[in-house]
Amino acid sequence: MEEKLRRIGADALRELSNAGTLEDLNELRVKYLGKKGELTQVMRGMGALSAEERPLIGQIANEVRSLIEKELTTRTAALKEVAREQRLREEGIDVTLPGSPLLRGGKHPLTIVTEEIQKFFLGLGYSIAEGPEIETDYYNFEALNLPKDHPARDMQDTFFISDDTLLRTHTSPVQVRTMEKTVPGLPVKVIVPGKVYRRDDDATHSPMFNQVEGLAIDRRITFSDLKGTLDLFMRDIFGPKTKTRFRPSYFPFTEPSAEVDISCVMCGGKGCRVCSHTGWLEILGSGMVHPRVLEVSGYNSEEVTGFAFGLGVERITMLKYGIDDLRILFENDLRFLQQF
Ligand code: 2NL
Repeated sequence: MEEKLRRIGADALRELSNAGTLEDLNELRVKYLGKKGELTQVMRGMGALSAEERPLIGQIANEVRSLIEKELTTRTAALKEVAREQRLREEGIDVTLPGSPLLRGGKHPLTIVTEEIQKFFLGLGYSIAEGPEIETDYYNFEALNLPKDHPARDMQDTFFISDDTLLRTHTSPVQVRTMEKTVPGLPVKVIVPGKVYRRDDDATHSPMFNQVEGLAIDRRITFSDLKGTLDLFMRDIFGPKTKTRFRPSYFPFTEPSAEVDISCVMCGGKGCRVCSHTGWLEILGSGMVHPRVLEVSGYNSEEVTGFAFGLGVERITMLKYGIDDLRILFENDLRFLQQF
């Protein structure tokens, strides 16, 4: 019986090494290891053996079986690899070719500038606040000293959703909400970035644009705090040589109000096309918070004062990078975006 087992093993290994296809291998598996296979048959006959012979023959049978199984596995893997290589050749796939490159994303210039502004003010101890783009008439106008019949409402042609709801025309409603939450009377230092909406559409105005507003309220905040803060801010964004100029202006929510100009980023103040030969560029609006705005949101205007300012991120970005048409910021043209 031992001899028979060894012969089956030798036959099987020889036939396996000659097998050329996966089908051949499967046939051999059935032939030797299957229910009616040769090895299986012999192992069934072991019942007739004596008790002394059985362990030895059993051991040999197991050895032969595992030898055949091991060879089957090896040959199957080898033939599968041959088949795979042939398929790749037929399909013309070369797995050693480099893959198509993944383009790396980058930040939009408006995001770069917004983050730079936020970083500057975080350094001065300000917090960053955000709020809803759909607002009520109260937060967008009424609380900011712009009653229903106020002519200054025309300064910002508004997208109304209903009589009382609208797309915010500035981010000031978020400062109003911040003041409401901060009473009674604690200081506020907050920066509010976000999208705002006005009925405007030309080379320098888009119906949606990004604004950053700032608000500082505390005891004894003065106009010199406003000047110092914005002067430092402008030098941070446009470089240390930048000069600022404060001109009287009007906003319904500040008194007094000031427009802030910087020395021209192109010519440094000598006069050029960009600054219409004035040497100055209009950059942001600012002022001391109107006492009525403080009172409406629960502050005692006899105890605290504050300053506020607002700027358009698109305008700052265009001046900083020398972009001459606002619309290119919204077209998502990679030839433009990849330059940042
Ligand atoms: C501009 C001018 C400005 C403000 C915004 C403000 C907000 C509160 C109270 C008082 Cl809650 N003022 N914001 C003040 C002055 C100017 O924006 O030209 N923006 C693009």
